Amino acid sequence: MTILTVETTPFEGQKPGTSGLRKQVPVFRQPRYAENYIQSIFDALEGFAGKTLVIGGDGRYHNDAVIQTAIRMASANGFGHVLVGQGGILSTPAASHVIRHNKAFGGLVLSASHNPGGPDGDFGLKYNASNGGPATEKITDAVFARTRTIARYKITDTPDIDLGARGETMVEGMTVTVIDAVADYADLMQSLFDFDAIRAMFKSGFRMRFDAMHAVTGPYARRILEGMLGAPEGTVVNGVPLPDFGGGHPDPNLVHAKGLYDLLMSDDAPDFGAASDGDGDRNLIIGRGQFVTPSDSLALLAANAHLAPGYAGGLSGIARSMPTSAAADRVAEKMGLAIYETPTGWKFFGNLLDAGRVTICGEESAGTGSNHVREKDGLWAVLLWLNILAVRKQSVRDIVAEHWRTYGRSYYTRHDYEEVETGAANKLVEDLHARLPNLIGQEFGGYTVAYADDFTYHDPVDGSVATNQGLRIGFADGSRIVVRLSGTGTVGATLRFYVERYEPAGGNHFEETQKALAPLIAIAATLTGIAERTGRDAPTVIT
Ligand code: VG1
Ligand code: CO
Repeated sequence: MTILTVETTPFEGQKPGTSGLRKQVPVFRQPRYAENYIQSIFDALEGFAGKTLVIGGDGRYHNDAVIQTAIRMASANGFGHVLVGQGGILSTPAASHVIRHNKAFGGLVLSASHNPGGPDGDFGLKYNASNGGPATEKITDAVFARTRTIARYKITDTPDIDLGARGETMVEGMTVTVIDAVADYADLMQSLFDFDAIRAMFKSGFRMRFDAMHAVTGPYARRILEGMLGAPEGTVVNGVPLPDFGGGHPDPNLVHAKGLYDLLMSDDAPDFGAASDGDGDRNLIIGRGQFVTPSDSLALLAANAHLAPGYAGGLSGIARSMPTSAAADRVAEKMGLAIYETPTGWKFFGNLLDAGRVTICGEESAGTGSNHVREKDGLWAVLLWLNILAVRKQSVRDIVAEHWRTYGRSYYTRHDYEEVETGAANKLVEDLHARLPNLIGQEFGGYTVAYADDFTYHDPVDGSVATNQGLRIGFADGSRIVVRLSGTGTVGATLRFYVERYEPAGGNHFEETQKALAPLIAIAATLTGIAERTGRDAPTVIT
């Protein structure tokens, strides 16, 4: 068996500034495509000879083939050890933990997250660094640059290894260990949460449904919820990971997890409903008769985290992505904690977490997490909710209502326009950008623009600056409209509009969200000219 050096040519494909490569499967299956990207990653890294690389994915179509390729290339490039999840499975947060726990050099996570899978779906690949978090912009820029100049890649001609059975195999001079994908992660969860209290709650008749959406969290949720916590069998539904997610879209929002939502709003609703996405880093939380927006969930988890043993000492600070509502800011203010506003994407939380400045982070897109790993973590959020419910012994609905009574409510919605023609989407953003300075001081239907800018982030830890992170139009009463282009779509452009209005404590907190935000949604439509420019009369997804 030998190490081969294969000639290749530079490839176009990765979007600069994104933390991985996400493409449709037919694109990924082109000869040398995955190889080019993996080699570009290795070429952008230094000092990994003899070190450990973690590899795992969300089980989607093409996962197994790329894992075998990645193992051969890791060996040919000089890694000493590969840890790979059994069956090729590792959720994104579990991969983050395995990297940290084993002091690995880094990891390759194979996933296109919430994007659909299957032969015509999407595939993706991202690199995580030794802190377990997404590669920083410095690394992703270097990877991107390498994709433009790459001329060869290295690979062994060794046979596929058996991912189904735990154990060790040698691939040239490198050891491959197939590990239990769930065990270390489950231990970590048990160290953070009061499993006895949660177990007692299930025992007393508490009912829950967890929808794994045929994605990666199935095995994790089954072992932890039904196995360790004694939730009745059947609590986890769609628990077997499938290469095409059963034909569904593993995005835990009110459109793609509508069945769960409808159940929780029905007469027969269990106490608690939750779901996670393709790679297990996002969460959807719904109580009986009460949907919890991710922005509110972040605020609620931060306000109650001390009820869980892992956070009993309090939080050091909170961070939220810019488009996430200011609900968490109000909690931080009351608790005397630092609050940070970062650009969209988990990688921006890494420095704050590593420096100990924040304990809990969250994004409006249903990602919440803490310093236990360096990724957002869907099941972690679900377990923290369960811990809080077990201690407070109130319904989700009562806890949410009480939170609004104390802190006020940030009415919040996101409108997505998917698969918009790229030129039209770019032009919309460009034109609005040009108008921003003139908007300040103008009044629209009773809302006066207090500030309008293109969000720039100054990282307080390493001083790096990230520009062009989304257009913000803030109004005098604290309301806000944000417009940005998605970095994760694979077809055309996805435009996201984020709309928020604050209703202080004592106000009406029980209006229907879209109604409560209608005047601001109308302002966003007028300011952007979305209908005329894109021919769309309604968003593709409202969350
Ligand atoms: C989206 C979300 C963002 C999230 C990112 C990756 O990005 O808005 O909050 O961090 O997906 O999530 P964008 O650029 O499409 O808005 V995941 O579950 O794909 O790691
Ligand atoms: Co995800």
